[in-house]
Amino acid sequence: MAALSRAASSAIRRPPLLLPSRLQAARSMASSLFGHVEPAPKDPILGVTEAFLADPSPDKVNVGVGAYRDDNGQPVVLDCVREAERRIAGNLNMEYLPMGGSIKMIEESLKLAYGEDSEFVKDKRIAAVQALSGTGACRLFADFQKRFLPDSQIYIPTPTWSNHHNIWRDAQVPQKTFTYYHPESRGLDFAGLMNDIKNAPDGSFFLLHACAHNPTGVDPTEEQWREISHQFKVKKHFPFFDMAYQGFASGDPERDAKAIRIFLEDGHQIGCAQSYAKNMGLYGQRAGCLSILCEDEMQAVAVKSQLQQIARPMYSNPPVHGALVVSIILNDPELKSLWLKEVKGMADRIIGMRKALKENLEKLGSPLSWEHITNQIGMFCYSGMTPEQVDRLTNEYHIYMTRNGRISMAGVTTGNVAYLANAIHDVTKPN
Ligand code: KET
Repeated sequence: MAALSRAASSAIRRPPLLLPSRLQAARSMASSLFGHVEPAPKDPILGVTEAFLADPSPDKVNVGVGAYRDDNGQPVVLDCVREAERRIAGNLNMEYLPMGGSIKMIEESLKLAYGEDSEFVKDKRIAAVQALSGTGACRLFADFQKRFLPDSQIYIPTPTWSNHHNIWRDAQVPQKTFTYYHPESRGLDFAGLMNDIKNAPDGSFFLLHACAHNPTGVDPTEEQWREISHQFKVKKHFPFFDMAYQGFASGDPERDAKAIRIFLEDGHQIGCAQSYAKNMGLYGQRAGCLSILCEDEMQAVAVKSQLQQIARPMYSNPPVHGALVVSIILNDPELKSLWLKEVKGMADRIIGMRKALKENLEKLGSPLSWEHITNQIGMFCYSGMTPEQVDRLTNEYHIYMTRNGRISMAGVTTGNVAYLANAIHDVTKPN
């Protein structure tokens, strides 16, 4: 026994195959290769989840990332998704999808965004590919924009989802911003927005949130969308819609596509990034779709072939499972109506939590106005808290959220809302 363990330990201590001086040389070569690589800054949203997971406190609350939770704070798999998976189980081969992804999933996605009876779908005027969820769809579009309109820029709202800036930066498309939010009224700065649209050079690219604007929870009204669309027409701007929350604004995916439908009625060419992360709860499945409405079928064929060409050297073709789940649900009337019910259920729980948070703050005697909590829509409440106040929430109460004061209402539950309200009241009350 002892001999064996001596042998084992001497095996561990065996000198390295490289002589020390050569090893050192190899090490220093390695460090000179990558020695200049500094750790990347933490992501302002996903970094919050990392910090939350590392906190051992039993009181901790995560209202950082926009990921839906049930009233027990648990992740949710929708019943329609479970049923689709049951149907898939054992029947799926693992073949590659085509470069552009699942044709069925794309067809269903287009009906969802452009309308069940859309003439554009029938006329095959839409170039569309399955994408790696909403992020992948945005990135593919940004790369396409850079490749075919290398001198163009992208106008991005202030504020926006932080990753929009990274996406167009990495695609090397210059960015401009346009006015969106009005901090004093905690609503839309419509006059500022219209001004910026008018003042941008003709034919500019604009990134628009189709519904449930992230992070502000503030959307234009239908009338305002009509005015925006009209002004886009005058200026020949190109609208690119990021639609990551279809169904989360009103509870009805059809109603949430209204902005896009208005632009379509007005005869625009548009681009659209769709994500099934939130509205089907398929976060990690990376199921999404990028579409570009073209002038005619021939142009659509060309554009699609180019989108595929961009995808091929990046990831070759998209993943199969989530796409199959999406197409099964949207293609089966029974599963689709179950899905619509479940989306509405998620939206309603969030609306309920908005009310509860506001009522709790009022009950605590907060002298501040919290009307915006219930006026805003979608997953987020743009609370108006300062980065310093957010830091206090995290350090003193173990409440995790992005430093721009955005509260993911999807993480608020009957169990934590009073605790959250109390902490918010404490860090916001005037001295
Ligand atoms: N667009 C918007 C506006 C958006 O909020 C997200 C995700 C996405 C696209 C991309 O989602 P995907 O999972 O690629 O389909 N937002 C949440 C998660 C994240 O930051 O990745 C969030 O804001 O918390």
